[in-house]
Amino acid sequence: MTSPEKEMSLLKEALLRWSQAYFEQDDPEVPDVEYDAAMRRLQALEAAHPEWATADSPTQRVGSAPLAAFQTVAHRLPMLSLDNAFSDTELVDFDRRVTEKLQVDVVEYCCEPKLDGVAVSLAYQAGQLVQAATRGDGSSGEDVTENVRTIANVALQLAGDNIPAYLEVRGEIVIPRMAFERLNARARESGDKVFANPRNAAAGSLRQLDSRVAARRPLSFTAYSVGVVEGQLPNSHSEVLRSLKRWGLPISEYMETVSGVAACGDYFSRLGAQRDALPFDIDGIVFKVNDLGLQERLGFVSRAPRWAIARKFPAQEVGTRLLGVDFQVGRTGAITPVARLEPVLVAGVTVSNATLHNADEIHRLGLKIGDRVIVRRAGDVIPQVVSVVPELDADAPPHNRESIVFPASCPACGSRVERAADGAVMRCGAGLECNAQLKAAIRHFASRKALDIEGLGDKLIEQLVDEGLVQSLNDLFHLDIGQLQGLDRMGVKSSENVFEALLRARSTSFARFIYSLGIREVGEATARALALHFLDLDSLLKATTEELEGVDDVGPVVADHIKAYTSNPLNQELLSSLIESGITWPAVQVDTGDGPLTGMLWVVTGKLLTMSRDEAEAKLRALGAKTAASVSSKTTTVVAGPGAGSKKKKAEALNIPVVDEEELIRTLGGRL
Ligand code: 5U1
Repeated sequence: MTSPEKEMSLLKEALLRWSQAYFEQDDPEVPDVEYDAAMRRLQALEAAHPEWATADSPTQRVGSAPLAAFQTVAHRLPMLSLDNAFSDTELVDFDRRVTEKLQVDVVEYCCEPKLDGVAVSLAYQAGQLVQAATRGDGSSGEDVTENVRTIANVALQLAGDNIPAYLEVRGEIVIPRMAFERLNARARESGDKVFANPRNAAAGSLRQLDSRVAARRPLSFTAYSVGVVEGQLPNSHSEVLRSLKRWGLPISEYMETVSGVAACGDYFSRLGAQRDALPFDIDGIVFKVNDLGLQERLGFVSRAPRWAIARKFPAQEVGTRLLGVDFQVGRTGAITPVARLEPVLVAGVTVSNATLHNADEIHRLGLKIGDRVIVRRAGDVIPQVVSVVPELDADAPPHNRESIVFPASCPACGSRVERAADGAVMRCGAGLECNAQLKAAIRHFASRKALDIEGLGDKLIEQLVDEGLVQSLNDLFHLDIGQLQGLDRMGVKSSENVFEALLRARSTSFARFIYSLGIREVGEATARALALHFLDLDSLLKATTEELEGVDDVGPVVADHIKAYTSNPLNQELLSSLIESGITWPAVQVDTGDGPLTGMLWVVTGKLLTMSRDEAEAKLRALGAKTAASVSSKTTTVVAGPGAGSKKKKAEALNIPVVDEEELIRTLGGRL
């Protein structure tokens, strides 16, 4: 019989892991009812045994009954704002002002990314979180303590030595990009409120009067300075942040100290190059004079310190005009409205198209052709239209606005378009009979990670399908050089090359073949896991949903997609015809048990500098390791490059070793 103390500890561990899977991986490990039951059981045990209840218990983060309104909190020390520098010259001017006033040649600066979120001040009394307030106007803000208490990475109780008797910690609350995309995707599916950007989502979540709602939002805190301190702190900004970290508060992992303004410029360029790969939106870099004594000598001008500046990046949201809407048919038949825009520079890239997601989104935006719109581009996410804005010149004659009409039939094949049972997506149900879906399927089939058919590019695929030469994936293998030569821009040499590439593509691996079929949700890692598990096509085709769920990386949804594919007679016919056309692969190499990494399961995440993630995984597999796309309790090691987000956090929560690229290279024994 487990003791209540042991049971409480097991429940705490499980609830923490489940909430991370839910928020960060969007991959719930257990149904909500099970999560709620475990939470209630832990609450009951804590009530019966308060001596074993801990301040870091998940029960402390579930939120409480809604408030009638937020109280106003006066900040004992104002929350400052920052001056901005929009060019290198303005940054150099800032440094000149600093060095002249201090009468020194070179100053040490602390550099941190400027997160684009909501600024808050957290008050700790004897190490315990007692209040959290928004910045408001800098002098007073709103009391959001109940909501902030639900944020997983905000310490409710600081731990360690020399914690000040009273400490105000200032920082930013954000929603990481991936979590934001998932939040909005779920909202779009269920018809809930969609947020324009992660900052609005963070602000909206923090202003929930019902903290139980805030508890379900993926908020994350990063500390960047302190306010009132009753106690001793180190005398440099970077050391203050390190103290906060030791006591359990998250600080930026990109924080660095540098000497002189040229090094600040270098840091700005380095982070700028990584901006798209970072897990959260940043709108600039903050440079602060690191020595607190020097900060005091520099002082303030009105509400901004003379010792800090924000060097801004180009905006991620820019205004432009909607010129028209095209409707694209994807590989799965989903019809996506795509905005055609007056080209505009967004965060350094020219954008002329943006996704409008689906018909509901157009309706929600109240969008019409001719409207002025705000476009957002962040990270690797496809640019999006986030809102319609009023005309700049309110007196201008009204614009000719034209309604956007969603097509009733597929723009590619004319089949009826239907709303998918699983949400707001409209689909053409014609499958590979629809030329747009066939073209997308061929593009995927021929792609580098699939059959890698060199020379079979978009233009050629368009012609092959439009001319009726290819009506199924298998027709590719029955093309002759003469047919290829008859096509636009296909000379003798290029036709021979494509013909030879098609010959070569017949010899592949089982994993690539599975991936090339384009089964919904079956990416490379899943295809590899399926190949290793089933070893041959017959076994895969015969597998039941339960057997499929037994494969690493395959959950119930993916298992259903695979079963739907393998039980469709048209697909079975296609697979037989491909095999008849000579597609072969060598027997799947099962773990021989003799590699130095045999028995290990690695996950590679974030950006690597010396190789791509694919290369890293291939090298690890060559040494006997298995690799997977997601972190689970079976993972043995995670390689985390810059920008690693939820996978790294999950590994840390599960106590799985996390190594950097240097360590990876050492493990590979210098095999670069
Ligand atoms: N990283 C960072 N963001 N940020 C915002 N540091 C930082 N410092 C700020 C603000 C408003 O103000 C300082 C003057 C404390």
